[in-house]
Amino acid sequence: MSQKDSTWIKSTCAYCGVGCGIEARANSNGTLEVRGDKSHPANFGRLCSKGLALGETVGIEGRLLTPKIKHQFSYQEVCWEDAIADVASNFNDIIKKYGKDAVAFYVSGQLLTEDYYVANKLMKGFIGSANIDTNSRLCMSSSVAGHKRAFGADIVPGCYEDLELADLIVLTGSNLAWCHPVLFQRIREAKAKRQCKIIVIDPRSTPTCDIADLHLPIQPGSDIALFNGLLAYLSENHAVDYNYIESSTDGLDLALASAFRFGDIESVQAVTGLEKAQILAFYQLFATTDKTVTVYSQGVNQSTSGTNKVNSILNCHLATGRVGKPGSTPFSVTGQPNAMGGREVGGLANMLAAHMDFDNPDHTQQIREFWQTDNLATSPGLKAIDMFNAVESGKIKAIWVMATNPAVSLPDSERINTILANCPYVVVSDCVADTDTLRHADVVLPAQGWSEKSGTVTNSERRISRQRRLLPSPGEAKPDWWIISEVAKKMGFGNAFNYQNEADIFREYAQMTALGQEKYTPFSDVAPLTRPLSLHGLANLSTRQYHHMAPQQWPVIEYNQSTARLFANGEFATPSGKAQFIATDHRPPAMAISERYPFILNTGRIRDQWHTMTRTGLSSRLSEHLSEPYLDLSRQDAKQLSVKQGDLVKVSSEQGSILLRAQISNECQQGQVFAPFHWNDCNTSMGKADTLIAQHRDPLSGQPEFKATAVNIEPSPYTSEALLISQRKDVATLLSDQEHWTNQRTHKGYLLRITSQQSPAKLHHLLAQCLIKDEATGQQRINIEAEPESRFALFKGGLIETAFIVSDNLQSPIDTNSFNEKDYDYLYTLIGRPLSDPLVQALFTGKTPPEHQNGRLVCACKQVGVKTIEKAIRTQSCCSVKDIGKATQAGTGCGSCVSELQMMLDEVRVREG
Ligand SMILES: Nc1nc2c(c(=O)[nH]1)N[C@H]1C(S)=C(S)[C@@H](COP(=O)(O)OP(=O)(O)OC[C@H]3O[C@@H](n4cnc5c(=O)[nH]c(N)nc54)[C@H](O)[C@@H]3O)O[C@H]1N2
Ligand SMILES: Nc1nc2c(c(=O)[nH]1)N[C@H]1C(S)=C(S)[C@@H](COP(=O)(O)OP(=O)(O)OC[C@H]3O[C@@H](n4cnc5c(=O)[nH]c(N)nc54)[C@H](O)[C@@H]3O)O[C@H]1N2
Ligand code: SF4
Ligand SMILES: [Mo]
Repeated sequence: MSQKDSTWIKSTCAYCGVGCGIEARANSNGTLEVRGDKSHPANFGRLCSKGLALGETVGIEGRLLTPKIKHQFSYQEVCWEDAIADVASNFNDIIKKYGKDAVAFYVSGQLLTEDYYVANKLMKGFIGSANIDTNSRLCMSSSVAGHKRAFGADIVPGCYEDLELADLIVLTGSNLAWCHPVLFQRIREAKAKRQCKIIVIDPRSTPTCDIADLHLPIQPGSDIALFNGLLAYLSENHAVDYNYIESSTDGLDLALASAFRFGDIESVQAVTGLEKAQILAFYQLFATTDKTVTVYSQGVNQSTSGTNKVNSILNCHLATGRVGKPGSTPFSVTGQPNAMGGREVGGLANMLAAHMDFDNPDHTQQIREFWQTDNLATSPGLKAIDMFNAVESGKIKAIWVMATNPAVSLPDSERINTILANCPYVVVSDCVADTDTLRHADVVLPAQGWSEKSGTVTNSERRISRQRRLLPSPGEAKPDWWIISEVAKKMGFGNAFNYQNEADIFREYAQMTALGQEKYTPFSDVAPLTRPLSLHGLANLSTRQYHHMAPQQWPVIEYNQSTARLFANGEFATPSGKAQFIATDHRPPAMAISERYPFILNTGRIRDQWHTMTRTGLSSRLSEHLSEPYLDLSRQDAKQLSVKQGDLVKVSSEQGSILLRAQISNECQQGQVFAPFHWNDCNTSMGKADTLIAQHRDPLSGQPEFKATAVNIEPSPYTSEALLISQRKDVATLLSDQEHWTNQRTHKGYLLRITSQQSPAKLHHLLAQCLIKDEATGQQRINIEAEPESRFALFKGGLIETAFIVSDNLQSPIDTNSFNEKDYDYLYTLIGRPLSDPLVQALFTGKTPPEHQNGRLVCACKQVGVKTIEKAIRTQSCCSVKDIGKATQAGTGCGSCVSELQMMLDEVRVREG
């Protein structure tokens, strides 16, 4: 069989918690072809822009290839044996000297279940400390706490099909269109078929609102008031299920007392800022629609009242008996590909593996026997922020960070950088060579990444899918479970970590879920109730069966038998078997709005980037949709601040300040602004949103308040600006501290946008000089120092290696009002072209050939830009998104840009009357 004929291998997407199935095959030229898996129940063949671009992110560029140890100020490559010995001996020494709680692991929902299981087993079972926490603390911990309080276990009762069966879908605190795009597509298609109603609750007007029948732009943090009001309304209007409440729940009276204390419409109006008619429309629809699904995510979880927000939603579903029934359930959608798997194997500091608890002596005894250890941790460890604060105070002296980038993603990130810099011993396992966190590592360990590693992940609907190895791993990269097990063996825990492969680990974990539940006989659609998380049916699977395992939803009582829904019969995992109502009260976010910091900053995600961009940032397609760190603000605020589209603004909070491009739109309400948190010190000089965020967190879950920070905004004028393309990634390192820059991946190289307080002529000289100084002499170059734009190009072997344009005003490439955008997109494609090329000529004449006037990419799949679309709308009279698709192909790939195409259509219509 030739390479070209290699068969399609089934696996799971690397990114979000939808957990889409993919099929991939390696081509003889080393590339990876990826398509949606039509047989996977999460997506039935659909993929979003990020999933479709997976093949573009698996190259060797930027990969971490060998273990390294820091000596003084530089790193030395070492063999695995030395790296592992270093970690094991340093951990052992610190434990011996300062006790077991002086070490910690900070892990991630991007580890596979097998990696996660082994990390947890080592820390809690053998080191004997529970100081292992995960970035899921920042992500899902309020939902975990809310589920446990209401249902007795951390369980999502529903499944994706419910989104297609529902007559009403309430999307709250979720930008599903951009963050769970395939679920959004499934809902959009279902809506077209069955006309279900959709309500979006979000202070921002997001692309998700595109399918909404009603958008409730609530004040940040006011969800509890809204849902308490709903509970009161349901009760007053006898829209509750009395039988269900009686037989299946406890605690309604207290919850209602809270709700009524504050639940009249006027109070709800005052706190949420909504109009009475909007509130009533929502309440009436909820009351009268039996098949209602409420989907919620970070707008709910990432709050100082996150857990109570979750319970205020669950209360309304319990009151109406709508839990785990077809088309009728609350639905917490998870963020990371394996956020769920981590929760299952005890990745959070306050839980044990397999949903067992520290305070249950039966559980702890069973685990001791199962793992054959007498050193099991006896009480919960430190939650993420407390963990880093304990590093700061010196209580923790060694931390091992795996598959997460806390120097970017934790609140008050500058402080986290200082904490890591001062920590006596930092180990980081990652698959890329440079991240903000890696810069603080004493030991750097190269992990296999997506496409190389093999194991399982659990998605938002409890579905366990295999991630399979698709490509050989580069350099010395090893699976995370292997790295952890080798360290464990070297620390002296050999017998417990003698795994041959990932299947060994999975079997052990599946057996663990059955502990104390052996008496449950297999039955088809009713789950065991003490700990519904049971993988009985997978506890003895062969390695061959493991490798061929089809996606299945836990509990799995028999091999290949999925459970789609839980709790439908009204029996819960609490000791009484009844679900609990929880009394909740509205509390405003912890920030202090003042004259000094008058705006509310909301942070979150954009469509085509994943978190700190270590992988999506490698794809030029994904980097062109929104290419710079930006601040979205309302027209009114922009006017008052005298800020124009594309201006730089300084955003400051009590914690620090950053520079962002102003993006003026109708998304945010007056007084509120939004910034994505993806950019970091590796790709911009001053644009890391978490610099601004305080450490305020939910007292129950420990989840930080990422969605509400008091900030100030002021224009940050500059006198010159440059767009620079280069084959080289490190041009930014040649700049002085005086210049502000962002660096973006583009075709064959990088695009830097640089602003400066120097005059255009000075900036031009500065750039030209550092490029020439750094280059071998005798290189061909062209230098045009003209007004208003000066240009420069450096050739290598007759082909463009670096080129730039300097001016006092280059319009923003992220301009959404981009119909006026200047024609710089040809710059993206200049690298590697000879002098004779018409595009290179365009650099010097300043006139772009019309075929290169595409504009900012809107459709990442088909690479269609804003100008091409606008032209089609105007000249080919496109009246619908479908028409645009026919004319330009935009929107005909994954569909993630459909909302934006609709917005463009509307905008042109408004403009042209
Ligand atoms: N493209 C992309 N997709 C992703 C990710 C990514 O990095 N990029 N990350 C994945 C991960 S790990 C996660 S956790 C998920 C997150 O998925 P989401 O939770 O959908 O994403 P966010 O953008 O963080 O925030 C959701 C919305 O909450 C709103 N919000 C803010 N404050 C409030 C409030 O007080 N009340 C309500 N009701 N809403 C509020 C925000 O305006 C925002 O639109 O996305 C996953 N999918
Ligand atoms: N302001 C603000 N901050 C936020 C949020 C927000 O909404 N606003 N959201 C929070 C949420 S919900 C989340 S989930 C976090 C996410 O934040 P992080 O977890 O910090 O973000 P990632 O970029 O996903 O980091 C993953 C790292 O692991 C590496 N990696 C990838 N695969 C592997 C692997 O298999 N093995 C190893 N060892 N390494 C690997 C990647 O290269 C990358 O460096 O951010 C949180 N921070
Ligand atoms: S929705 Fe997109 S990012 Fe999420 S799993 Fe599916 S393809 Fe991947
Ligand atoms: Mo997340």
